[in-house]
Amino acid sequence: MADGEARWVMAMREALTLAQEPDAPLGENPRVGCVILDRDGAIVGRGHHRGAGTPHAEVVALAQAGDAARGGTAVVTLEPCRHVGRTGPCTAALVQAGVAAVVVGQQDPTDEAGGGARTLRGQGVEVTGGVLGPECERVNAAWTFAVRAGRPLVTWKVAASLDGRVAGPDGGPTSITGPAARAEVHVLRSDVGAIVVGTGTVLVDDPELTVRLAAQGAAIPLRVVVGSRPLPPDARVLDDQAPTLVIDSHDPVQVLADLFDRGIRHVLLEGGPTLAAAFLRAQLVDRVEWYLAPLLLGDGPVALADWATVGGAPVGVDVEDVAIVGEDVRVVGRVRYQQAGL
Ligand code: AOF
Ligand code: ZN
Repeated sequence: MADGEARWVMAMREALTLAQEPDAPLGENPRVGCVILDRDGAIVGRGHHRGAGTPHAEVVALAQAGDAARGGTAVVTLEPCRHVGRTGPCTAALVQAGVAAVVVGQQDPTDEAGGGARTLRGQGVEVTGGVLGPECERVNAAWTFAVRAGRPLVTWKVAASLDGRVAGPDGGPTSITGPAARAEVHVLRSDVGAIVVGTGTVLVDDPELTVRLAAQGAAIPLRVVVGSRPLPPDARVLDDQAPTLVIDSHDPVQVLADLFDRGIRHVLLEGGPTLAAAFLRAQLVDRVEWYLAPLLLGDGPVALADWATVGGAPVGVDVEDVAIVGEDVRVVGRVRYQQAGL
């Protein structure tokens, strides 16, 4: 069946492209693509999921394929669901359409929808899993993490000078990184469900926290301000460019629980030093995107305020990528919390 397998991989690549169409939001639901092959291996249906409440990828693709799906193969980036949620189950739709085989990329990690492969096998459908599995999982990396952890993935973005300052001597807004790094942050923002700052950042920096370079149709991230100090009514974060949520809490656990309940699966922590320290102390920073500007400010606040190490040990970062962005350096890594005494 080498021929069949090569065809499956090609179809899965196409399903992966469909899953990442710009109108597929990075929200409560995963991004999923599906391709239907007829008995002879020709593509007769394509579909992708466009977010919570809309039809699943399989249903869209099956509708396009019509009768040609009978005896054919469904190639789908995520294991078909077996639950009745807002839609579904896709397992039933596939069986009803007479599909003989299903090729799956990533297993569905949720309790409710997962297990569709077994359901399909029980109905006589031949199921093959793990085709381009890592690629399929990467499309939904934050979502996969979040459903397993029961809270959103947290990425901390920092822009600091070579001597570790995140603002000038007066603490006020200072342009630390250059235009290329600043443009990149907008791309980073378009990849998350929420951008979180503390009231202190709003009072000092008055950021707008919008995505100015988002792809057409991409979802706008929620702006979240954490803290209890009142905000000036003319704060830019309160304009009508994007929705804003004020959470009157200093507890990162509570903030993330609230955001998870609202369907947010990836949070970008953008400031400032007090909020970042609180999230790190709670071991709730998972990734860091750190822009290092070739600049010595000499004075001014550092990236973390009131910092106390986690359990008496320093926190490490497993570096995954380093790049030069304009005149700055970007380091991306995964945060590693060590045990005390290690
Ligand atoms: C699929 N195909 O295209 C997607 C799936 O209640 P719903 O409709 O919002 O279902 C969402 C859950 O279904 C989601 O958490 C995930 O487990 C699965 N997503 N499954 O068969 C799809 N988007
Ligand atoms: Zn489904």
